[in-house]
Amino acid sequence: MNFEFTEEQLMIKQAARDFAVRELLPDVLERDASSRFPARQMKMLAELGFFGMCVDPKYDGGGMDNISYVLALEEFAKIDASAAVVLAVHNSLACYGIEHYANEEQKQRFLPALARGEKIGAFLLSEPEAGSDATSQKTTAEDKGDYYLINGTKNWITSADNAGTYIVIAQTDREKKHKGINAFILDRHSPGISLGPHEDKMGMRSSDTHSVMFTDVKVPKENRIGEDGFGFSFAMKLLDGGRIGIAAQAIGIAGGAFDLALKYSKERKAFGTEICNHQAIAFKLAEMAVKLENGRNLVLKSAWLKDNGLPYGLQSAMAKQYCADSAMEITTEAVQIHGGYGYVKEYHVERLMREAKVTQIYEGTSEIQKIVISRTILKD
Ligand code: COS
Repeated sequence: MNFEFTEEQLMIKQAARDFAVRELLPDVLERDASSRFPARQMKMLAELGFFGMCVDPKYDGGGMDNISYVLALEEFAKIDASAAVVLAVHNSLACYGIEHYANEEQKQRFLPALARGEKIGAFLLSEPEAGSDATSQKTTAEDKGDYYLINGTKNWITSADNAGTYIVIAQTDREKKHKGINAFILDRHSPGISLGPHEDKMGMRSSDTHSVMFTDVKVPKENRIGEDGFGFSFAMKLLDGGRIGIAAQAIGIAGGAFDLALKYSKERKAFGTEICNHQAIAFKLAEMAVKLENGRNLVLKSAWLKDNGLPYGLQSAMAKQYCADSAMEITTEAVQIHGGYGYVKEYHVERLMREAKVTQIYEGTSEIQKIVISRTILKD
């Protein structure tokens, strides 16, 4: 067993760290306040190769492993979780989904622009009445011979406005239940697509989230991914991997808050000494550090399993649940260690606490992860 990173992995982590400090940190508070998308930074990240990180170089990707990917996501999330979620959905869901499940013609058509970051990818599964219960799709994709007609509404879509390519999940044959669901690759500007207002969210405020409405949107049959009825299984497979990215993001948020709390505790004095010398604070820091180490190890093990072609669904659910719940606890304690200063924006920890919350909700709530974990261990 080798716990050492390669030189390349460390270089990518450092490059992500440097970029986050230099380009994301300076306006992160302003973008959080105004819900402004980091458009300039996304363009730079595309040029640096962070958009097609794990995509095969023959489709213009970086050909990196998943360990490098999660290390980079963690570094971005320490500073700006909104930027990290755009990259996570783009890499783990859009790029991975097309590279591993689309046919060669679809890959040639859609993947290089995504891998080069000229287009951002979005994944459209959730609906107003289908979040955790993902089989209850109400959006329909009616088979019209050589095309499908899509009608319905998707909810909580990350990058809905800034994306260029959508992967849309919809129900073709209701009688077949989840076996009648399909997945399609669509241009975001296809006629009949409209967006709801920008969601005014608690955190991740500079990633754009919208509802997306489909009214008689025509999709050529050649844009369907896989065989007829593959859509639900496709979505579940993608989420198994997507959850590794969200777990990395959660541990990044937690790590960012921990670093700030550690630094503050060594500077702030109370009762005649730095507050880290009080056991009440030192023990909090110790508990936070243990959770961070556990969470990181779960993320890295899931990424390693994926890199080595081994099953990773159980570990990715464990990583997602543990890292998200720990991120909420760690960021809450980071605010507590900062006292009154933790409650104001300029110290960043209140933002990190708001950002942590959604990691317990999106790409499968913590409760859904426990369903996945318990079903798997009961089956084995
Ligand atoms: N990989 C591949 N296929 C999977 C799978 C996985 N990880 N998990 C489930 N499936 C398949 C099952 O094998 C089954 O297909 P068959 O009937 O052909 O065997 C089908 O999907 C339905 O599975 P199941 O009966 O377990 O479905 P349930 O409705 O009980 O729910 C959960 C499954 C709860 C795990 C699923 O709905 C889920 O993950 N929900 C959360 C969705 C989510 O993350 N939403 C947020 C989206 S933000 S992008």
